[in-house]
Amino acid sequence: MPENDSKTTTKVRPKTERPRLHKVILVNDDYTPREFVVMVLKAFFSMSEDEAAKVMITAHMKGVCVVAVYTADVAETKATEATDAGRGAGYPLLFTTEPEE
Ligand code: NFA
Repeated sequence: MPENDSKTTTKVRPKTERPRLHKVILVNDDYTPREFVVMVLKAFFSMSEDEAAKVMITAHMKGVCVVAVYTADVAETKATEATDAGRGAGYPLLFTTEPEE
């Protein structure tokens, strides 16, 4: 015996907010060798040789290039690790992060 005889139903649509994603950005400099930049992109961002070369050249020509988007924590960690890899080799290679619009 139904307690609710109403002919109308309301569908609950829970609003699950997706976490805002953050971009990892490769910044150009005059000292880091192109091949080293490509190597770091392949190692830390699982890119193919072709993808890595395109991203590297774009940053080289335009000053910056978006490498990938991740949750804030992952973006921060990847940017730091990739920047540290450059520093470890004596290069000023820089990866930064910023929130996506
Ligand atoms: N501009 C660097 C060079 O000519 C290459 C580079 C590209 C460095 C992208 C950093 C980021 N050797």
